[in-house]
Amino acid sequence: MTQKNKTLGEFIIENQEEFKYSSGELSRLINSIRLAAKVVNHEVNKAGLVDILGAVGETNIQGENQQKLDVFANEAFIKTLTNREIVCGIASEEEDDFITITGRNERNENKYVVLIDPLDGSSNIDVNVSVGTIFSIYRRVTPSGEPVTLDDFLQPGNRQVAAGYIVYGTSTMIVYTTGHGVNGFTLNPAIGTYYLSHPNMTFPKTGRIYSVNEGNYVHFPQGIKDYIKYCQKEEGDRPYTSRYIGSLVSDFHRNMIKGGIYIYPNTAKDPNGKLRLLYECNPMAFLAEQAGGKASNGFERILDIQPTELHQRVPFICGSSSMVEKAEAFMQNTID
Ligand code: P6P
Repeated sequence: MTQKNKTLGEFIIENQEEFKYSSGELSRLINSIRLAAKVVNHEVNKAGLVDILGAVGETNIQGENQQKLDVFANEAFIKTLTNREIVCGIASEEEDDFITITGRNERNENKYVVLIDPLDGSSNIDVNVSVGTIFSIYRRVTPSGEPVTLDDFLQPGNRQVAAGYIVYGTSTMIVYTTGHGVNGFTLNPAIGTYYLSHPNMTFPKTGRIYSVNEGNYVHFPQGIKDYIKYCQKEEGDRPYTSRYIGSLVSDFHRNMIKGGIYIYPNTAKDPNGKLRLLYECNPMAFLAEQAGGKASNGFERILDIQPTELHQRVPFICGSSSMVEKAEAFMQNTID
C-alpha cells in the first residue's frame, strides 16, 4: 500500500512487530488515544458555537484557570483510557495526583501508564488559536496486578515506549513515535479517519526560527539573553525570525517542519521554568530526538533527567540540533 493513503489503523497494524514485548496492548492504547482525540477535536472545533468557552471558575494544581475545554479534554482521555482497560495508571496536568485503574477483577494486569497534558495552550482557546494534547507512555515498573505507585510515573524520559501530540489546528493531526521515527497523521473530518500525511518527520539540522516569549527577557538567564541577541544579529544567515504562538505543540510542530528552536527558560515567575517535565518536556523531547533534533535544559539532556515529583517544571530548549547546541554553548558560556 502506498504511503499516501495509509490510515493510522493500517499503519499501526503494519508496524505491530516494532512494539517489542507488546501483545497488541500498545496498539490498542494508541487506538484509544486516536478515539479520544476525535472526541476532543469535535468540541474544540465548535468551541465558539456553544457555551463551552471561558473558565469553569476553578484553578488546577498549576494555579491556572481551568478552561471548560481543559476539563472536557481531561475527562475524555481519562474515560477512554479507563473504559478500554488498557492502562494501569494515568497522570494528567489537570489531576493533582495520579489515577489508579483497577481491572474488572480488581487486579490490573495491564503494563502501561500514560501521562497527559489534555489540552496544552488552553489560554489560546477563547481566541481561536490552535491548541494540542500531549501524551507520554511508559511500561510500569511495579509488579503487574498491583496498584500503581508514584515510581511508575517518575521514570526518566529515556524510558518512554511511545509519545506524541495531537494538534487541533487548521487541520487536526496526530504525530507520534514508538521509538522508530516520527510519523504524522491528518484527520479527514468528513469520515473521521486519520491518514498518513507526514511519514518519517525529521527536524532540519538547523533553521531560522526562534520561539520564545521575549516579554520575559529581563528575567532570562544571561546565556539565553546572549543567544537571543545572537539570533537577532546581522551576520551570516541571521537575523532569524521570531515566531511564538504561545502553544507548545503548535510552535514545536512548525519548527519540526521548517527548522527552528523553542525555548522556555527559567524566569522570575517560574524559577524552574514553566513547562512540566513529565507530560510536556519528556514527550516532546522523545519526539524531537526521534526526528533528529535535540532537547535539553541548557545543561543536560531532558530525557536523562530523573523526575522527583509529578508536576515538576524544567527549563526547556528544543528543536533543530545545531540551534540547540548553540543555545547550550551560550548557557554553558563555552561559546567560541
Ligand atoms: P507563556 C501553554 O500554557 C504552555 O504550557 C505552552 O503550550 C506554551 O508554549 C507556553 O505555556 C506559553 O507560556 O508564559 O509564554 O504564555
